[in-house]
Amino acid sequence: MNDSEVNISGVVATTLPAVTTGSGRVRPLPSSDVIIADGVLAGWQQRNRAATVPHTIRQLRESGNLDNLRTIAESGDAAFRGRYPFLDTDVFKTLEGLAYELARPSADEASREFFEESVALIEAAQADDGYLNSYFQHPGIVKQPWEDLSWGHELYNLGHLIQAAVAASRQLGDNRLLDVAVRFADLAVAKFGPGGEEEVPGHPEVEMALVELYRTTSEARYLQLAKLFIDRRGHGTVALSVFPAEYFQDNAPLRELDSVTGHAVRMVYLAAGATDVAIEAGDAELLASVIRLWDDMVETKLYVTGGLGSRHSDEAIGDRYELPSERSYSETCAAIGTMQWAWRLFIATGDAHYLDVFEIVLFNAYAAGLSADGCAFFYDNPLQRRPDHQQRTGAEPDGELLRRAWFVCPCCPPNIIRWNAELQDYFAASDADALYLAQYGDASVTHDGLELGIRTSYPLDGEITIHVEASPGDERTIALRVPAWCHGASVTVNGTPAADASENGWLRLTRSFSAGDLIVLTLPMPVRAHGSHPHLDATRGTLSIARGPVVYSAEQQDNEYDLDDLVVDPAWVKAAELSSAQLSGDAPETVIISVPAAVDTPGRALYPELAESVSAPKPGEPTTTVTLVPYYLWGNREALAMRVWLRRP
Ligand code: FUB
Ligand code: ZN
Repeated sequence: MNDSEVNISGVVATTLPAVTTGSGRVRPLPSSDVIIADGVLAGWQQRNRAATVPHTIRQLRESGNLDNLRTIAESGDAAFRGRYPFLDTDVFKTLEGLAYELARPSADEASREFFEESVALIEAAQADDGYLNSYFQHPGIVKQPWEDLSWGHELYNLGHLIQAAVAASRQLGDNRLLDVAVRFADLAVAKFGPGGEEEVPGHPEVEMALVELYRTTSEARYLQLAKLFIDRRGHGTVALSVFPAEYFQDNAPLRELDSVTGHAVRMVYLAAGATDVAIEAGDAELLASVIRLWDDMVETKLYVTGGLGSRHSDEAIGDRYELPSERSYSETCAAIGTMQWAWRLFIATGDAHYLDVFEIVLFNAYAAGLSADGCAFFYDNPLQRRPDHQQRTGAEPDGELLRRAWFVCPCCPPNIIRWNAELQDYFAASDADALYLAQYGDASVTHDGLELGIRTSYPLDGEITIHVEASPGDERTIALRVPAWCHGASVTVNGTPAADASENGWLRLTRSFSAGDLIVLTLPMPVRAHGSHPHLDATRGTLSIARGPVVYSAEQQDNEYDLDDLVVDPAWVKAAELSSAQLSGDAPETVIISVPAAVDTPGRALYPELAESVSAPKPGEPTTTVTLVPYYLWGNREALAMRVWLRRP
């Protein structure tokens, strides 16, 4: 592609939430239009503020992330702390989350102090030409800026800086970081933009950030650079030393890639950025490519929890149907990237099924990444823990058997901070015809004179009550997402069943709504059993249990028999019983499930000879039950065995 062929046709809006677009099918609502008030997600936001933010600030101080910036800001010579050239991003991601938190009445002084101190250090550390990276700027580091684009992460750093800066500008009206980000971005444009070096960053991330900077400043050069980075990749552009081209998604142009591949986080960040570019540049071919990749991923490479990445080696996605439970990598950052990509595909198309996957990732692969007390993290998210399992989380030596307080490579914890702080941005969207309720939770939503009070304990149950608190009186459409997992959804308006048709996952209510109207959406949530595709060897002969969007797991502490000996026939699942429980002192009340089960203790032979004709054994009668807890709450007690997939007879 010739640089001059970049076609920028998107119209930029002026009031922008976290992710928006001028040319997508729908537009997100500004952050201030949605307030998560109560229930599960409000609990996550509250825990973020009260526990995860203070814990992370402490860790960033103790681990040296902030001191590295201080050394550069003060022209000091203290040794560089930590191992990686991307440790500034952990500060940036935290600042992005804090921009949201500081805009809330609940903001605390310690968060404000950290924000102020960090912003001052970042401003002071920026080089005269706009460059900023406390690793390469450090006097003790022999590598030079831009010397190592494949591993240097400088543009990944720029991406997270831009996202923090845009958040601070939008949420707080504070443009100090934006000024720093623009100077660094302009350096990148001068160096890698049209007529510059034809390189790409080894770790995609900056693409979606550059598009967001374009949306914020209306400066087309940022969109243009993002598009160049997308189109240059895939031609052997990244210099290789340790990792293969596939790791960097540099083995084939994105437009030609037939399956998500390589390093999982790099892949989903790249695809999310490409979707942004497709939206803003009006690039239908690129959009078709990312949709094709998405479909292939959902059909062949996502764990039932929405986790992505089945190999610890190279943190890679793995082959189609290569989805081993105990070795699931499913990095928490990959879950966030998958949601970022899903949201952008929804914005581009208005299609609800991207939101269905978003929701599965949110309540499973993502949420499992954080402990109930908010101060410990899974980096990798397995779907099984064997009784004698010694693997430490995060593929790092030492540390805890379950979640740990921090990592040498701490990318996931601050990513959780920003994502939990931003959850309201992913609740609703609009177009000229409708207000779309994209996710469900207890919240208030305001849009164009319509004010909705949503009361629900979703996903603990499937009843969602929507109070119309104000309405301009003209005809409006409220589009309610009916998740793909749900059969038999129904809705009433002021007690009368609504006959409105559901189409493409949206149930559209078109009325002249009045203040006082009451909409009740009921999403039945029976306990479901899921099998897996026959090519998925790792889970053949097993089933997993889900209720609503929540995937369940069995933990040994709730079960008398070895989890490996418990057998569940799909037919028994309809007799499942629900109860309410608090799994640990820090955990919220949740719904636990008890399913009839049989016990089958196998012989000792590892490879018993099979009889000539092997037919499926008849299920015996259930003799016991297996107790299951939400997967996202697993691992908050003693480190014992856990299984998502249970044996079938
Ligand atoms: O390279 C930066 C981050 O470190 C990646 O996104 C994570 O997978 C971890 O490798
Ligand atoms: Zn991570």
